[in-house]
Amino acid sequence: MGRIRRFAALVPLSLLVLTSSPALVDVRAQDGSPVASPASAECAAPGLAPGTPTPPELLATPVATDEDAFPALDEGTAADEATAANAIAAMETVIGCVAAGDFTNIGALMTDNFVRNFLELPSAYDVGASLEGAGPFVVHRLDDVRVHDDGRVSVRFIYGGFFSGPDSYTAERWVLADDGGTLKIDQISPTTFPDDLLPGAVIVEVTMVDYAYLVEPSVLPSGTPIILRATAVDSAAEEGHEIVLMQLPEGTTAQQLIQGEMSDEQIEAEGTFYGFAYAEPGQTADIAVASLEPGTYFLVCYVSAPDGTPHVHLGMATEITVE
Ligand SMILES: [Cu+2]
Repeated sequence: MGRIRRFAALVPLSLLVLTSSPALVDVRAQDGSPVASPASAECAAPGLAPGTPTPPELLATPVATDEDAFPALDEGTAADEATAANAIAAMETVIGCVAAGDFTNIGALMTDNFVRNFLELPSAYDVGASLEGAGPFVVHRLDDVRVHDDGRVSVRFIYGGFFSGPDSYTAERWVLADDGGTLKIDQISPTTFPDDLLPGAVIVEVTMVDYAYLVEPSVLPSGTPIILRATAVDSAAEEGHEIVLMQLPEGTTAQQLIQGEMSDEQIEAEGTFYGFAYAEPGQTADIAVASLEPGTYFLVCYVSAPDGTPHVHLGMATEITVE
């Protein structure tokens, strides 16, 4: 399996997250569909026993991860009412902690497997710092609880906010495992949007190879919901890929990003960040935005190759035109 750099890869991008984006128009109120509610700010986590975060000089050393920690998720079966209620309650605790900005105790809501192999952090005491800069989740869907062959349960979670803009949509299954009587996050797996989430959306197929994007169509209408459906093609290198959707000052080209002609600091200062999705080889992940204004947008991959080079510098940046 490719290395999972999901949150870690986002840390340098956290400053791009907007609390409000003028370019995004919320169409939900117009089409009469329910408006998503911001999560309530309560963190009922059990709390971590006293402990110490890993010193920064040791954090710089990559964690030895189990390459087989996250097998493909089976479809599972619909959970009974009590199981579903427990799973939703566990998710609401996580959502509440993020809303409250209480990142310290979120580590208590994750399994060791998730902390080490997904977040690639040495311990639960390091989770807080890795989530610094995350905003509250905007919950679009928290439903469809399923029980999997290995006994774990998963919840479909479609959200905005967190590391993305509030009007963006990310679709995932959050897998929970019983750990000493508490349901904890054990895996996150991308999923696709239900058809009724954004009626009339234009679906853009994004194929991610080592190391390029193929985008179809690459010219999109403005003022329309857009779903970016990104598939990471199986490859010999078995590296995962992501799409980070952003806008940069007029005149910027994908070639400039690939050549490293804009520094990370410059991108953070001048970019507008709309959302992201990560997929392991063979997986498909969706992100969506309610609407975009005319202009040039970019898809960029910041996942690191085995030698540490970010994929963007190997060719993974491309332009999308909205007109
Ligand atoms: Cu990539």
